[in-house]
Amino acid sequence: MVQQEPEELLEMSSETRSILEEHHLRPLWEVEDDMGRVYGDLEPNVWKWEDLQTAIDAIEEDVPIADLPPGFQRRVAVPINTSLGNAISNTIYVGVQTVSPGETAPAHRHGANALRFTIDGNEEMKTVVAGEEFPMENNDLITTPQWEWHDHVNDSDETAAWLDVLDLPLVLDSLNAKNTFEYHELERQPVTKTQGYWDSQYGRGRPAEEAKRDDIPGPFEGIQDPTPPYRFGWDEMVESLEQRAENDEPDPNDGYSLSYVNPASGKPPLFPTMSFRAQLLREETDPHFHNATEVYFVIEGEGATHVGDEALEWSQWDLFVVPPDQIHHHEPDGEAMLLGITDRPVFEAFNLYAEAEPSS
Ligand code: 1HN
Repeated sequence: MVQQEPEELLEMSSETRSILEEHHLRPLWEVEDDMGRVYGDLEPNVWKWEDLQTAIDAIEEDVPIADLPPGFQRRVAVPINTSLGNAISNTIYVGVQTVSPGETAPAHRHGANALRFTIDGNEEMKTVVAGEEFPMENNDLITTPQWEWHDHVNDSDETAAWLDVLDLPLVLDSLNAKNTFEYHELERQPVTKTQGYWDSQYGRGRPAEEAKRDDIPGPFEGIQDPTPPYRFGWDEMVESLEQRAENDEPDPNDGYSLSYVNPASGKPPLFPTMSFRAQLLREETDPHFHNATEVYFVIEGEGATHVGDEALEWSQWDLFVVPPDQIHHHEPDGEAMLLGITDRPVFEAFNLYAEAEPSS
């Protein structure tokens, strides 16, 4: 639909207007101007790691997790799009979280899907998900599927930092699903599984009887292949990317690119609401545009992503967002690796996804 500026109000007689008002009604030709205006148009913003680091250091110094008010109880610097008030996009939320040595980010669960991508981690920094301790080593990607208990425990002597990605604006703003959050009675949930348990049941083998996950409140009954708690180790992922580069042609828009699979289905998307790609770029990509939003995290290297007539310059650990419908392409300076995050699965689920090349 073509966006139009609201025109001058069509004259209705004041009697007609007051009849409508009295009955909590509005005429469509006035209502339609208010549709599609809850969110402003996303801006192609970039956050430099240097600035993110300054911010996470400052809040770490200032605010112990234990002093945070009731709520999510996480110490996070949250990139805010200049067109929005609470997130980098109207579907995807990202944040940079720290946990200091000895600290715990307390256990809770919620209806939003989440994942961690480790920026500065180590073996003794653990995110505990659904009873298992997952070590957070650099560039590991670890899922926290909706409804699973999770807490983060730093038993090391170094501050750990990572990227959080959640479908929070979709859940809390668009769907307004507010009663989907619960604290655990304990600060740390009991560790009930041995390390490697979730991988052992989904990575290579599957229990003969369908795994029942009836300890969680979400409507999993009948839902196909809910994403399990899972750690994608970076060593294996980078090996897969290198194999791809060695053997296959690059995707014109994404370079050598692999989507993280939902281990339960063996296919992307990782979550019903968000898909994730590891991308190895060796050359400039072709421009295209689509109505899904993309958020990128720079795993390694430097370069620029051209969005419309803006160039977003990036280097390691920067974050940036490519708004819907804007023509964009990547221009790495040498070799670079990106984590690509998209809300495309939501568009696809509703038969709304569209993608095209610019007409030259
Ligand atoms: C959450 O659960 C975490 O578990 C981080 O680390 C950020 C932002 C909003 C809602 C829940 C976490 C979050 C969050």
